[in-house]
Amino acid sequence: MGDYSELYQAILEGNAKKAKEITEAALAAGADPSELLSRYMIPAMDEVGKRFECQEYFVPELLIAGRAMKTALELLTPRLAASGAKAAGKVIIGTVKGDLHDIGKNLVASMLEGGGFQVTDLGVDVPAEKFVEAVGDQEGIIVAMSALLTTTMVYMREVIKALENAGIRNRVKVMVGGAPITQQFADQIGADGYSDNASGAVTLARRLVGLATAA
Ligand code: B1M
Repeated sequence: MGDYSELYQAILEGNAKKAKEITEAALAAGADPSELLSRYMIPAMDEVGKRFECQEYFVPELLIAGRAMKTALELLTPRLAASGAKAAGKVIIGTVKGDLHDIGKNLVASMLEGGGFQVTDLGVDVPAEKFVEAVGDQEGIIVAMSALLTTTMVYMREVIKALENAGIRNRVKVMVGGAPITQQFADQIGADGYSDNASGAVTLARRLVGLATAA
């Protein structure tokens, strides 16, 4: 694959127009969408995070970099997601209450759709009641939660408690993810599974609904 470090730079600078143009040109030239994501786009967001931590960047820079990332990602997700897999099950996904980060969650949702899952996306800042309500009387659903903040990840436990209190915990599988989440944390809160990336989330979801992992 060619060198698309300009894509990294465009996202880092929050230049959505440039990020879109480079991504379009890269795809037209046959670049691999998952490589664009892993070699340039996610590292750019990591660098944005680092600059924010050392106060070189502030919230406006996070916002515009996030927009540039989303613009480029919209071009990639149809290709990342396209697998033609048969319906595999239902997933209810959301970023938990208090948390507005949705880039990773959206990527996971698109990849799950591509993996054959019927996905209901509850959006961001989702309270426990909304997850419970969305499950309703359905069986065999996966409840998928994302969190990017150490202050909001703890809310995942509240969602699991709410599912228990509603008497529906045994009817659903719970999977969690997001930058601060670990397998240990997932185990502590009683989740059924954890993945640290979007394609791993599809493999995990297939395992949770009892399907073979190779799709
Ligand atoms: Co914020 N932010 N942010 N932010 N932001 C982080 C997360 C931070 C790590 C930056 C830093 O300090 N280095 C830091 C959190 C620190 C902490 O909690 N320890 C932080 C902070 C502090 C904040 C604010 C508090 C800043 C402020 O206002 N003072 C504020 C909080 C707002 C809120 O949510 N209430 C805030 C706001 C924002 C923006 C809104 C400006 C913007 C988000 C835009 C948007 O999402 N629409 C933003 C951004 C862009 C970031 C960084 C720079 C990038 C996040 C991102 O999109 N990554 C981020 C730093 C970083 O992560 N490096 C940062 C790319 C994305 C593809 O990765 O989401 O990790 P990620 O998803 C991955 C995996 O985690 C996994 O798969 C994805 C693909 O591989 N995954 C799952 C995710 N969900 C999954 C679910 C699964 C399975 C896998 O199963 C269900």
